Amino acid sequence: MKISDNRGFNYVAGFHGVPQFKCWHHWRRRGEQRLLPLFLPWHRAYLYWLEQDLKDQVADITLPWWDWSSEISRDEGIPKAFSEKKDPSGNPNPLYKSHIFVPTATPPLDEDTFRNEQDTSLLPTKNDVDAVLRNTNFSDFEDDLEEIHDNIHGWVGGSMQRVAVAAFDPIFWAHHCMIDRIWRIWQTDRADLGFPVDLLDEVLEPFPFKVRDVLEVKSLGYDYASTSSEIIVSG
Ligand SMILES: [Cu+2]
Repeated sequence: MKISDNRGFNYVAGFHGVPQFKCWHHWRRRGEQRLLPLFLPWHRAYLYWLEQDLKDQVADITLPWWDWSSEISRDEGIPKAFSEKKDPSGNPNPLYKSHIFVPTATPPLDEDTFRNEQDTSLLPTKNDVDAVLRNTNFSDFEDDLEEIHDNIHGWVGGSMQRVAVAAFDPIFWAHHCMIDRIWRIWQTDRADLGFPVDLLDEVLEPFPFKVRDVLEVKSLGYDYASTSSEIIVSG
C-alpha cells in the first residue's frame, strides 16, 4: 500500500473499476460489445497478479480465502484479521481499509474504503455453495456462483458494493479467493476443466494471459490447502 507506482496496491486495485474498468461481470466488460463468460478466468488472473506483486515484497506470502459459508463466519462475520481497526501492536490494520487515490477519476477520488455489513444470518450457507457446485455446465455454474458473489459484495456493503471501488477494500481479495477456490473445486475431476473451448484464446486484458493460461491453478504455481468444503468448517 505504501508503493505508489504500478507495483503498488492502489494501482492494482485500479484495474478492476476506477480508473481502468477492466473487470468482467455478468458476461460484460466496459467498452466490449461481445458477451463472454469471463468473470471467473479474469478474476483468477487478477488474484494471481496481486499475489505476484505481494511475493515481490514477501517471498512466501499467499492470498488467503474467506469462507463466508463457514460456521465461523456465521459467528463472527468478516474475519478478525480484516475487521479489527488496529493490529496487535496498536498500529492501524492495513486489512481494515485502504486509501483510494485516483486523481484522474471523475470526480477525483481521495478517500478511505468503508464497509456497512449486514447481519451474519444473511450470509450464504454451505448448502448454497453445494447447489452451485452441482451445475454441470460452465456457464450455468459461473452464473450461479457470480450471483452468490454479488450477494457477498452487497452483504459487506460500502465500497464493496460498488464495482468502481470494490477492489480497493482488502476483503475483496479474500472474497475472490473463495470464489476462485469454489471454481477450483468444481474443476476437480473434469478432464477438460469444463471451459468452452472456443474461448480458450481470449486475452484477459490487462494481464498477459489467455483463458487457457489460467484454467489450471497448479500451472500458475498455487493450489488451495483444502479443496474439500467439509474440512474448512472445523478449521
Ligand atoms: Cu467481486
